[in-house]
Amino acid sequence: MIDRYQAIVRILERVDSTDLVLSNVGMISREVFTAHDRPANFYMIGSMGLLSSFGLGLAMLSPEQKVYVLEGDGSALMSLGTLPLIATERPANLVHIILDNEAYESTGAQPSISSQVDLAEIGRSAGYRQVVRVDDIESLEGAIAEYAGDDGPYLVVVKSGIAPVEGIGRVSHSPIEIRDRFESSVLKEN
Ligand SMILES: Cc1ncc(C[n+]2csc(CCOP(=O)(O)OP(=O)(O)O)c2C)c(N)n1
Repeated sequence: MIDRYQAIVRILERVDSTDLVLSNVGMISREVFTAHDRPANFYMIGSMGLLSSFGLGLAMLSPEQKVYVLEGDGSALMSLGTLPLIATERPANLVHIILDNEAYESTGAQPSISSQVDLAEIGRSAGYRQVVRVDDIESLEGAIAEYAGDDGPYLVVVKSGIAPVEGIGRVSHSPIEIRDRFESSVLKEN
């Protein structure tokens, strides 16, 4: 089991300055904000389940930028239909990371069904170009380092534990600030 906050720290260490990072509603966004706030981070507010389709659209809009989607298992399960859509559109610049703690941690850690559902297997049958499931931090680092930036869509399922970061703050930017500074980080084609 991987400590999710540590996973987020290690992933963000490997993100280039122009890469776009989208984070899920709830605790994942708070952890990304605390680990490394930057204008090219988009903290999703409110909309559970919609991060992966947002990431797909962005990856298609800006093919020269890597797009990292960091969502939870609950959100991924909520919008499973997006997986075959991503696989079919085949954005080479998309890295879809599911931080799978088998729970809805943000709302009280109620168990999800991902302990019985293999999200990596679903990604494989959906047709992602690369899929990996990691259980330890070294494998996670290797998986992120292996991604060349043009060989996605890449699905990384990170089996992680439930370990809330004590006293973690909320994202302090307003939704409009998040939108505006993120928008100026997107290198649209044309
Ligand atoms: C449509 C919708 N339903 C429910 C919620 C409430 N909600 C916010 S975060 C969350 C849990 C998300 O679970 P998961 O994606 O596994 O991430 P984790 O909380 O474990 O980081 C829930 C139920 C919401 N924001 N939107």
